[in-house]
Amino acid sequence: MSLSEHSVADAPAQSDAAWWKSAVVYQIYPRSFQDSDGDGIGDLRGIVRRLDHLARLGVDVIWLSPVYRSPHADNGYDISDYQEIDPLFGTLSDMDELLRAVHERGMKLIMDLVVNHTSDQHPWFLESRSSRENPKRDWYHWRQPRDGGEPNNWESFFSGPAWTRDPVTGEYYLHLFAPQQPDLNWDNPQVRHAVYRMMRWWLDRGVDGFRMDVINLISKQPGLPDGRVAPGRRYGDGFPHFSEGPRLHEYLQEMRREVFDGRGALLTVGETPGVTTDQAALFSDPERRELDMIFQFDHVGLDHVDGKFRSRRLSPGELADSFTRWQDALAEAGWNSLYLSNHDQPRPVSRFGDDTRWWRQSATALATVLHLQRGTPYVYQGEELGMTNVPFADIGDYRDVETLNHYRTAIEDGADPADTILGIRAMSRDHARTPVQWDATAHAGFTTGDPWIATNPNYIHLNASAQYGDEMSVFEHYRALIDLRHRLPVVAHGTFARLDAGDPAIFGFERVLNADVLFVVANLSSHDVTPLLDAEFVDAWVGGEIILSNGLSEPRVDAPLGPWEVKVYAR
Ligand code: ISL
Repeated sequence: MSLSEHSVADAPAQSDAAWWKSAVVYQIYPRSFQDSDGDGIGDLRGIVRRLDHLARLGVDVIWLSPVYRSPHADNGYDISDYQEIDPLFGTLSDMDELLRAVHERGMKLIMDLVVNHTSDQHPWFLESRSSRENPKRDWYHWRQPRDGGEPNNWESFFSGPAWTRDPVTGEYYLHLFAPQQPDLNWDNPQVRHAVYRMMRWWLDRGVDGFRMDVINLISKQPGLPDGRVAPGRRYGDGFPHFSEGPRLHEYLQEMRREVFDGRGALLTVGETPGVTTDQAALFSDPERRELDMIFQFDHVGLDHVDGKFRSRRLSPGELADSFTRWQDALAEAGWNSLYLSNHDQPRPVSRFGDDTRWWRQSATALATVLHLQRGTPYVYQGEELGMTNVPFADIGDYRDVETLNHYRTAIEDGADPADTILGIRAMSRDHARTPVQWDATAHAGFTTGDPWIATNPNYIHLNASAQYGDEMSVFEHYRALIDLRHRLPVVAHGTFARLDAGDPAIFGFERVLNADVLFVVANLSSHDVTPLLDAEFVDAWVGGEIILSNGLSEPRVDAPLGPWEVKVYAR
């Protein structure tokens, strides 16, 4: 291969600060990763036991979903003590042990930072609710009733109003998520500095950065104005008023100064639902000193029709078009996080691929077009095995607060139960939360007890131990992709350019870094397609080497592609 390996000298002057451009992050949802004590819930010691899986896969960073003390109204995204580990997951010394074991393997670990809201059991909120005069009253958003009801017309992300009346004082408090997740008032400097102190405490303990939950919601429009009510709707659209508020970027720059300045190789990634490409550049342009990168939501909203629970299959090309828009928009300033799934999303092979006939091919094709874009890829636990959506048939199988609230309010509003379940079966967050499928023993090797949520029955054949060492497996394909990013600077640093291949089902793109060029061509559909490429382009690739593929791989770049076939050429 003429492509230079380790030609770091060719890469754009890469300061240490941008080490994450050639890194791959793996997300662990601790509840469902590995149980060590038989209570049916994953825990920190379980993670330590499985670190060799991650080392084998080759990932650089672990993002740990919340393990802090929590009443678990939203599986840990409702935190009652930021400086304690929930007993379900272990102890602070288990956490220290995990950090040690991660670092020993040359990996890093970032924590989930959930500071748009706390739990309603957090001491800050308990104080705040206790009286109108309490010094912490202003740490949350309290308002008088309006006409005897909610202070404004915003809807919670988890159904129902975004306000709950507290009997202690008769006032309402704001919660953009569940009532057990009251929103902090970031305009109060004491709140911000308490958060920064807590963050420094974790960094001092050895964590390597943070994934910041709904960080674009921390600054709200003063006055909390009503949202516009669409015809036929009960609630107003508060989104324009509670996202991208006027002081958001000021707060992130302050956080950067107060928490991160002067520290070593860290990673910060913001979760920013609804973010536009222009806003994304503001967050992640290094000159602005805010965040390293953000999660955008464009491609995971494409299939929402009327809210997420009325969804549709994408047509060929929609996914590639969305990825291309983001590649182009952040080409000059800013940096993309690349992901197909996380703990809030259905399984990508079921959602975007074909999890029956073309399961292996579609899981590997989707992974390839994701990992070889410009940006930092994130792998969500089980995705590297091609785990699929779970065929739950009954509402009693589901555990997620969003799913259960949606079902309850839909039925109260007169919806047909069977129809409601269909919507949930396509999109519930629980698809991502069934236990990781390690092997073919009981409960997929996840627990010796009863798992908190049922295991997908396909674990018998779809599991990690069946895939290790099998060159054709989804796992080994992910491993190869991660290895490419580490070996070839063009993967991390090259430019991106999409090529028109005559059919929307084909996603073809080139990556270029000096003399090194990659060409990725994928058929993202379940039928055969032949790429139509310029004769000149085809000629230029004669003799190019196929460095990765998932099929029989005809050498010509314009050879017909089978369903979900992908090829990666280098020259
Ligand atoms: O999954 C969603 C509902 O369809 C998203 O809107 C999600 O709620 C949003 O992306 C924010 O997610 C984050 O914050 C939530 C938590 O429930 C999610 O798990 C977390 O990823 C509240 O903390």
